[in-house]
Amino acid sequence: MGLEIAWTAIPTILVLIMFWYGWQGYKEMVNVPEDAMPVNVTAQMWKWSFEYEGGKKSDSLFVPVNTPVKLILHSNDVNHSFFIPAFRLKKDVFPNRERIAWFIAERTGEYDIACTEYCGLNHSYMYSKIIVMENQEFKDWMYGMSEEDLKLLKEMTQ
Ligand SMILES: [Cu+2]
Repeated sequence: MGLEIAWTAIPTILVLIMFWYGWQGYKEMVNVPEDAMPVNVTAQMWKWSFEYEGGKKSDSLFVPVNTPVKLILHSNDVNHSFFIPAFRLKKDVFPNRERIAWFIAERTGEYDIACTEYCGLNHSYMYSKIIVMENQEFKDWMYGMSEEDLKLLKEMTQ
């Protein structure tokens, strides 16, 4: 009798402990901070593109350091998978369905973005970069003038 209780109770407690740790991690993963900066991520054969609040677009993902970033991921064609190995962040991306992921980049620098779902001929070339910048640097990039704007301004003032 004592033995049966022991071999039932001890594994149950172990499983509950493992579940608790898993649940904490899961909650953190799905609860996006409300002040997170949203970025629309579009996957298509065979490139990633990013669109920020206000409509600015880029082929690399530019983010400020120590700031929560919310990714809204969708695909224009087939299934892809968004992967930043350095951040241990990975999310499958589907057509006709929106998926959410978030992160806080804690160090400035450049890191790889890859597609980890086989998506056709050039799947293995479907790379991009995430560039983590100081806050001021990011603001300059985000709200500053693009090279095209500067060229236009130069032409107008000549
Ligand atoms: Cu892909």
